[in-house]
Amino acid sequence: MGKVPPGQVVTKFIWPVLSATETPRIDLGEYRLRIYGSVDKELSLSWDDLMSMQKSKLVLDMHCVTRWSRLGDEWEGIKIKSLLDMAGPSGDYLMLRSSYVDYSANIPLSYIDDNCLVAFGWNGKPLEPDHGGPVRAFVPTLYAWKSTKWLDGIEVMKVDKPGFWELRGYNMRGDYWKEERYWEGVNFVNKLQFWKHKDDQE
Ligand SMILES: Nc1nc2c(c(=O)[nH]1)N[C@H]1C(S)=C(S)[C@@H](COP(=O)(O)O)O[C@H]1N2
Ligand SMILES: [Mo]
Repeated sequence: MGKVPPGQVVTKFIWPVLSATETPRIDLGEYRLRIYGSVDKELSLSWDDLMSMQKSKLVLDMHCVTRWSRLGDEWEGIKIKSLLDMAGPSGDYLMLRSSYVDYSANIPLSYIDDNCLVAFGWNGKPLEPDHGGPVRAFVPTLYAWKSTKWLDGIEVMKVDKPGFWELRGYNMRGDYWKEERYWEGVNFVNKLQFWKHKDDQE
C-alpha cells in the first residue's frame, strides 16, 4: 500500500460509486474492446480474446478527486501496456472511452505503467456493474476519473484532447501527487468553447 496523497481521506468500509450516468447493460457476447487511432494495427478484442490473454492480480490504491482514497484492493485485469504493445502506438496520449455511456478520459501515455489495467476483477470477484463491470480501465497513477468504467475503446492520439470531465473543468492530466484536480486560472466555459471550436475545424 502506498502513501496517501495530499488532501485525500481513506475510506475503509465502503467503496463509493461515482457515475455520471446510469449503469449500462453490457452483453458479453457482443462486447468488443477496440484499440485504434494512431496505431500500426487496430485491434478489436472480444471477451473471449481478453480472457485468453495473460492476466495480472495487483494490489493497488485508488484516489478520487472528490477526496476519498481506497488503499490495498486487489485488482485483476490485463496490462494496458501489453495491449498497446500489440497495437503499436505512435502517439503520446490515450483516450479511454465508453461508448455505452459516452464517457471518455484523456491520459498521457507517460502515466501508463505496469499497474494500469483493463480490469474485470476486484478483491477476488468479478467487477460489479456499478463499478464498471464487466470491463473498466484502472489507471492507479492518476485520479480515478481517468479510469473509465464500461471501457470499450482505447484511442491512441498524437494530440491531447479533453474527455468528459476535462471538458467540464477537470485537469487535463490529474496527477494526485501534484493535486492536479481542476483547471487553474481559466474560465472553463471558455475552454469548452475553445475545444468545441477546434473540433469543428478538424
Ligand atoms: N464510464 C464512466 N467511468 C467513470 C465515471 C463515470 O461517471 N462514467 N466516473 C469516474 C470517477 S469520477 C471515479 S472516482 C471512478 C469511480 O469508480 P467507482 O464508481 O467504481 O468507485 O470512475 C470513473 N470512471
Ligand atoms: Mo471521481
